[in-house]
Amino acid sequence: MATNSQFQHDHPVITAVRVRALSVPLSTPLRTASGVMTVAPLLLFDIETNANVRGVSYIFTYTPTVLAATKQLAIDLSALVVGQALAPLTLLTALRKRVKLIGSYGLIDMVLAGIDMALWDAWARHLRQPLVRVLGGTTARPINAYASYGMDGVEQAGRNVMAAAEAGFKAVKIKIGYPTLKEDIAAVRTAHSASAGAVGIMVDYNQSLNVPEAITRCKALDSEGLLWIEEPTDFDDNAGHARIAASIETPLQLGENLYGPRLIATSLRDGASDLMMPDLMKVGGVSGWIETSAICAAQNVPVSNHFYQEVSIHMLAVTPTAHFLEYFAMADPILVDPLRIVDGKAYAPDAEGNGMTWQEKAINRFIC
Ligand code: SMN
Ligand code: MG
Repeated sequence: MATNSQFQHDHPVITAVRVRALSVPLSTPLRTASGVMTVAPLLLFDIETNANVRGVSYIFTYTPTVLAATKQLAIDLSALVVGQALAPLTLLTALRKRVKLIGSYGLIDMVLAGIDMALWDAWARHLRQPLVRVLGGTTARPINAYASYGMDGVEQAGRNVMAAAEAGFKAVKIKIGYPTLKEDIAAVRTAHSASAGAVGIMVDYNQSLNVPEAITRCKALDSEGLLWIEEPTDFDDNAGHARIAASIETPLQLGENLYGPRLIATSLRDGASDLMMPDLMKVGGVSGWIETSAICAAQNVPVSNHFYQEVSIHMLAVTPTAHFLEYFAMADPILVDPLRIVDGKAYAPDAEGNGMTWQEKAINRFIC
């Protein structure tokens, strides 16, 4: 172990950051009303320190088209933390100052979040505690999980719900936005009947509707007993979403595309959504989630996650208004011990840091 003299202010020092780009196959193509994904383009961060601990994280770049550019951006921005004391909040504050003039929404924010998540992982591992415990929570808090599926057709929606119910999930999200409202309603009713109403159903439009069409379709779905309707129109159309929210009783869900806590706060201020589901990559990593959690708790807004279930479970366990964990196991093929769901609930793992350990052999197969 390094002696104190090698630490800066009792913090280990970051000695290197490794960035790897992967193309991880998805078990089935992920169809949304706004596009189809067949692989998960991932960027892996490994932050080494002089305290014999390493922090790890991954981010999802949605399309392989930006993977190489994002990798280079990650290499260049990560270089700025080498030689610095391992203090996540301090480092991210400094990094955000460095990108103030260019503005960070987009790829820069995505990379900063990957660095942030790996820094927090390294810090928790240095303290030899699970991340949830470093943040003041426990691994005992159960978080309700939902199985997240794509836009797989009306009949498959029923089969997806049956599979999820057999796996113990008490809620399932299906994606809709079919060519006709009739198909949307058929998918919802097939999903409900597949579990005889024993499983809660959420739907996700993935920003596919204009506001008038969204109002028409959401009003028609309002009596279908949905847990929420997600992103009916453009993620950043707060006025449009506010009009849709005002026209229905079913809760509206937003958040996965909002960069940083401030856009979360602005969306809520504008009445755009009843619920929030921050995406750790877009909201600013662990540091961004901490601020978002406080904003939502102050307004009693239920909080779920988007993706990144391995780190999100720690964050939800310390989120006062935690609602649901989205279960979408995109990184499972490269993890030694993927997150498990027990009787429809998830728990932060009792392992150091975020609990993720890479399967290096699998990574080598998917490196690109
Ligand atoms: C989603 C978005 C992008 C890719 C896959 C899934 C979806 C979700 O919006 O909520 O998971
Ligand atoms: Mg969504």
